[in-house]
Amino acid sequence: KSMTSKAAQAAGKVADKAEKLMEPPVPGAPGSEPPSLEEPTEPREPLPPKPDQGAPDRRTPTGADTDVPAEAMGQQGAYLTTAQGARLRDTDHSLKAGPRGPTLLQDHHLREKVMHFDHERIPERVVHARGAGAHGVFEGYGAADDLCRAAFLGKGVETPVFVRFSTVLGSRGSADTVRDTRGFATKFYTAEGTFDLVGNNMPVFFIQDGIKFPDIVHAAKPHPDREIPQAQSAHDTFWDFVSLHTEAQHHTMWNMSDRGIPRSYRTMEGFGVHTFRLVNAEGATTLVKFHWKPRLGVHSLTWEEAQMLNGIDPDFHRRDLYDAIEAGAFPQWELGIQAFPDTPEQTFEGIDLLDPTKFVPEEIAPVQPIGLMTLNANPTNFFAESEQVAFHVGHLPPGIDVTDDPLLQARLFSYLDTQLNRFGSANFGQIPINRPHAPVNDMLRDGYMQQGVHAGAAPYRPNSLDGGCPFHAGTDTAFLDVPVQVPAASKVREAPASFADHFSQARLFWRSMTTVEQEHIVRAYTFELGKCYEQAVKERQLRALAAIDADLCAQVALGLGLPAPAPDATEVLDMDPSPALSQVGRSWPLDGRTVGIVVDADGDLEGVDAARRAVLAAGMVPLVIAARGGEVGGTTVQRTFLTARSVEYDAVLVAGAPAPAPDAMPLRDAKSGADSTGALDPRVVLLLSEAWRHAKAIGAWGAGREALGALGIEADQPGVALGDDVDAVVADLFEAMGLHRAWERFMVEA
Ligand code: HDE
Repeated sequence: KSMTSKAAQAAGKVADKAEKLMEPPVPGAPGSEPPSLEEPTEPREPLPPKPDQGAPDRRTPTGADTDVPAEAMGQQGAYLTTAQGARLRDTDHSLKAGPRGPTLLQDHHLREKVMHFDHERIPERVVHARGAGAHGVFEGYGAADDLCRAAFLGKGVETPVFVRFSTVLGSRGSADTVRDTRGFATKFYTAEGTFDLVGNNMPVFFIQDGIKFPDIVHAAKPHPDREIPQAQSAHDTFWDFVSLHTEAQHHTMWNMSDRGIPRSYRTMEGFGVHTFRLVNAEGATTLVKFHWKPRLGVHSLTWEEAQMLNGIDPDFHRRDLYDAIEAGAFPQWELGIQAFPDTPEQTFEGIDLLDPTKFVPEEIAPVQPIGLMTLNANPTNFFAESEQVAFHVGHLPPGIDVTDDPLLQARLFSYLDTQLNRFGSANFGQIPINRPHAPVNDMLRDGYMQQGVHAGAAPYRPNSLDGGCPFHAGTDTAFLDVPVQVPAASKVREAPASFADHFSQARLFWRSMTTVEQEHIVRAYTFELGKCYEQAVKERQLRALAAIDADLCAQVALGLGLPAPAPDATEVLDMDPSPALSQVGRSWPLDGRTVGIVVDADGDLEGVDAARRAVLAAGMVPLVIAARGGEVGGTTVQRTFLTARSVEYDAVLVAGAPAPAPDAMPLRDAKSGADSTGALDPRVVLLLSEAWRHAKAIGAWGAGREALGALGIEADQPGVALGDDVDAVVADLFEAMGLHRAWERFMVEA
């Protein structure tokens, strides 16, 4: 019966259409006038849409401009359906000729389900495959109004953003805390078009010209025969390349520093790397470098922590970002710019602004804050958002333009190209996470997986049939290419002479580090080169280090057991150090950090409650650790001695002296085989000794204090908070945590 009425409805629609087509033209409507050869100069009424044509779908990740019911977008409702919406009775058994018989080819549900599953993966990103994203909002300060006409930088203007952080080298399933550069890519959904700031957590890059990108990536990726090692640079091909291609030495130095192993995405700086060009309302231009400054400060892991985490919690950074946002500890960064006059030389204080292996120290060009970004929502679906987000350095709103940096120029080509490989379609921009929030009125049509149902008859210009639309916008609202003078020159495959300086800034970076940070750099080089097999590679890299700094070279050579080469004749500038590059010596907010609290039934459990509340009040996460799960004196246990490792905590509080469990395996002395179990549970000893070694804040009161005393941890030592009053201990602990590490402990060790 229903079929009959549907058929009748359809017939009715066809009749309606036919009637409309037979109507006489409305006076003034297109088609009612004699056709003109002239291009229309003002919008006219376009042809009315056909009854079955809708406007292009404008759903956005935030639901703006949506006319599609939310239910249509995801898995909703009580009953399972096919992809076509037919309800299903059974998805657990394929259709067979009898319960033990063969499966029937006609099982269209099985076919659809398995076909879709077979196609669930898209190619991972060739670089930056491993990452995690979050939604947020950017608020302009209005501080860049004189320099830039982009409306989203205006005072109080709020713009939705999506940020994806990533490692560079590893596959999608690789560990988070490897030594590597981190990507820091931000999509600003501005009212004037999307702006993608696709940056890194280091301000310089390995190469000066994009044509070398396949070389550096091939060298850094796993060896082609064994596909080893995963997600790291500690292997021959990487060091072979960077020791021969010395412009990579500066970036490599950043990788070997603590910046290569961030504590959290939330504690990374971000850099646009290239110099960009801002344009103001009058058309005047300024060269700028973009910076993201984390409110929580720059903070790194130790190398041992990073290595342990790769096994214990390979999702450490992803989890940290997700948990912090869920807990309401929204990470924030200020966007800042270093501004330089747009002179024909495009240099600042002798630094070539078009050379992406160079940065400009903040001491000579302060970073001026121009807005604040807050990440306040996790993705609903990892694949739909973090995986499918597609950045492109050419996504620029009016007011922001590119420069001739040869690395940036190559990127302008690469990012669209790579999306075609990932999505197999030029329509990737229509995926919800990639849709602009500005109205789109392009003339791009058709293609694989077209989502828009475009109305109109004339996706071309000039036209008269769509009333001449779309028109070119006026100079006041359109993106205008800056008419930069290009010097008369011959076509050459050459770099400017200034690009030949490969070592001065690596030396500047090394000399800006504190002793303890230098020690970490030495160990990192020694570790990585120690993983290489080829002697010639190690020796050549030592020669590069000798050009950077003789002392650095000597220390690494010592560790490798090789003679330190004498510096060669390469002329290297002694630039003033930049103390702003160091992580040591400043205090930062503690939001979203984790404090482990070791408890014991005989300890001060009231004190534990007070400590927990203080940690929560400080915007941090307290995790109670005990011998077994369940409760200890009414306090819920979140971690046991079996599941807890120090790397999860930024600080450890000890509120008791848990003795080894009666059923615990005795610890055997390696040499004598004797039972060497002490008074304290050996797993707590391990937890504390690791926390100590990683220079983390450690606090204790009451019985916990005695437990620490037995391990030689005393009140006068750096980063140690001991006392009788729990409030005072916690306050001291927080102060020590603000410094990120008890740095002196490293030096005591060294
Ligand atoms: Fe990328 N880069 N890149 N890159 N890059 C990609 O684009 C490329 C460079 C950066 O979270 C790819 O969508 C070339 C510098 C980030 O989705 C690809 C060159 C900087 C991300 C690509 C560079 C970056 C990418 C891989 C040299 C820091 C992750 C998948 C000319 C300023 C974005 C993709 C995300 C991703 C090419 C150099 C940052 C292949 C050819 C310099 C943060 O298009």
